[in-house]
Amino acid sequence: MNASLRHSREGGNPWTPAFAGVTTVGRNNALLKRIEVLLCLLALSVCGLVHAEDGHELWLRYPKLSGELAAQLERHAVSYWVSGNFFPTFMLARQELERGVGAMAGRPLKYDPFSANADGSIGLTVGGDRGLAEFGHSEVLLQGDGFALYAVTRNGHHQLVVWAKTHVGLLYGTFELLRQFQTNPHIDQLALVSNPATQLRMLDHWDNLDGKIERGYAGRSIFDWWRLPDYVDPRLTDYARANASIGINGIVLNNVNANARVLTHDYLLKVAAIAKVMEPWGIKVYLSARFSAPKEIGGLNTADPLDPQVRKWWQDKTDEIYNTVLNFGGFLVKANSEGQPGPGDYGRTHADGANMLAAALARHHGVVMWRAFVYSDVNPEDRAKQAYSEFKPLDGKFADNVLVQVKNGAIDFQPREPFHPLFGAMPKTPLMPELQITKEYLGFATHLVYLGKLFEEVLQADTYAHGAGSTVAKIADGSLEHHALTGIAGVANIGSDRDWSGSDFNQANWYAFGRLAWNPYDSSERIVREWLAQTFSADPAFIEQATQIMLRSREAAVDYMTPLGLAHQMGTGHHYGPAPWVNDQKRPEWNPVYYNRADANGIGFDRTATGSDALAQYFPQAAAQWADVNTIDDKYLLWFHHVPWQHKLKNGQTVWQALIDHYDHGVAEVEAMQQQWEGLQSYVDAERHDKTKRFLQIQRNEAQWWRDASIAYFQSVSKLPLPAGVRPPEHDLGYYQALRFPDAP
Ligand code: BDP
Repeated sequence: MNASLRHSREGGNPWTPAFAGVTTVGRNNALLKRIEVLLCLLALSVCGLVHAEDGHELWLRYPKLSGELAAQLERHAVSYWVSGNFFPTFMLARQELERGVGAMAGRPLKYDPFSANADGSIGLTVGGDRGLAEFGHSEVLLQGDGFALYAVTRNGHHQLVVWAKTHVGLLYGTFELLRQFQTNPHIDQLALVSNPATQLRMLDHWDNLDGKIERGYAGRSIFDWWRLPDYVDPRLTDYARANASIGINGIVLNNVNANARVLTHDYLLKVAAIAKVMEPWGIKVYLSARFSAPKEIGGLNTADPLDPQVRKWWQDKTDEIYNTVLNFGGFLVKANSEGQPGPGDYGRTHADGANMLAAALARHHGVVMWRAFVYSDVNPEDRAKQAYSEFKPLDGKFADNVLVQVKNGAIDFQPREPFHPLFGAMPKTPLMPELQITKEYLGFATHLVYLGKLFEEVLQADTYAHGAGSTVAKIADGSLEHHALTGIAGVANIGSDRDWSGSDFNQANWYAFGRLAWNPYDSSERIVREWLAQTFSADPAFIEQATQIMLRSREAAVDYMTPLGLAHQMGTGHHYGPAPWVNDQKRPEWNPVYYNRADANGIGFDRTATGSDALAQYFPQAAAQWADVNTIDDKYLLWFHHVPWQHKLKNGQTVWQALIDHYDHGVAEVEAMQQQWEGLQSYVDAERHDKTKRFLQIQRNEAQWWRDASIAYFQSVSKLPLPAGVRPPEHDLGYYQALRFPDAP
């Protein structure tokens, strides 16, 4: 058991794993020990050092079960047996099973090698092609780190079996069994086979070597480069465990705006120390590589990817990494984007750059994740079109071990964007969707916005690349274009805060990302229910209400921030709060006015044939649903069309009325969320209930600010009166324009 988790748990799992070497103490000794522990706890809580429920344990709290779930656990988790060998990952699966069942049952789970012939035992079994055949389930097909969970009858005895072909698969299956005990009242009918849909399920940390996190709202980096490798924070084990519990199997340690220093030998030793912690949990580490590293730390005078010396430098460097770092996975690269160096500096293409690194990694079976997030200040083309224009012609030119990482939308992680036109447009290249878990454009840490809804919308979006049903999910899992190399990335929201993510509800976004990376066809609602049951309470009344709060939260944010297809209306630089008026940035596409194009005549960005024609980058059937201003779904209207203020929507409202209506609705939704949360007090511990309540109040105030500032600005350009009954903004436009946030994270 890990020290920092133990410290945070109130009435946590008191059971030590059997194999960890328990010593038997005499009765008196035991009594004395207990008194000692109680006194210690008392002293700690008096000093305020016991963090009862501060969110640190995430969804891995394993509260004691009650009612039918508890009775079921009693019947089905009497003891366990194992079949496999004692590799570290296998031992972790055993440890998790003992820890989880021990805590939920309030008694230890016995390890009994002979219980394979007893009722109520759990079998952990790994390897072997026969698998479940001896239980009559020979048809089960496992892939990679997939697993099977079955309720079986063996020699007349009822048991549960977790079966996998790999140790990591067994660990995943064990975590799933523990989830099932908390959420499924019909364990006796368990028959579940689960295979990962994508190969690389990746968290991208935008963490800098000085401990600061770009777009991080949960404290400092959990990677303490300064004290590594001599001191390895035990929290890294908790972090690895949390990732493994949701199937995440890769982490990029450093910011895409990379510092070349991370590739120096001293830093590689630090990377190695992190990798060692991650390895038994099935997690590979990756690094963001700065393209100009051969110049900055290699003493060369060029980083031209076709220069033999440069190629040799990367080959040597890559070999050195693999000699130093256990379980290294490869490189993530941001090149020729927002001032980063890249192959374009030498007149070479993105494919030239990616392939050079791919060649260096090939002999180690490593991969390159090359980002398609590019746009340039000297390119007058609509920013939404630039990535497609640059990457589509390169389809078929990338080496086999390159994935092109594509943000979900063509601009930048907005509250809502149509899917990126590159999805479906590069059939010969594995594309890796990139989602943002940290809420850069969605109110930072304090707004409750469940991103599962956003992720699901993107994954279910139909590109029509091969007719109807060509969803982004099918591109992510490789099934549409028959790619074996597949992946999906999420920009992490994790930091040093006790709750890891800046708020209890932000943990749900990390969780949903992991679950959807494993299965991009999963439902965001199912995931929410599962998360709530583990994180707060399995009481159906609680889950019902809290699910509603979470499911409405994303649309609420779209409404109070950027309704009707507006985008990028956030404050300059920090992206916090409304600033639709900003027009003084040196690059046109850094100005919110570039996106809203509001003037006396109307509002919206014309991306049809009469405008930038970004529409033409989509497949005809996809484009057709957005081309007509009268039939387009309102939620994308101003993304694709510039319309007069008096333009009538399908519901009869003018755009001007509808805009205001959406802002009002967004604020009202947050108020409704506040009320619902208030009603859930009896289900949630005081600490977490109160924190969420306060955060919701911040969100309520900021939703109001978004509404008021946006209406004040758009009214200043439309010159239209507010519709009857609409409350005017609290302050005049000048007030909102004068607000400054020099210390925003
Ligand atoms: C934007 C962020 C910026 C990142 C960039 C990227 O504002 O900090 O560096 O994306 O993804 O969302 O490279």
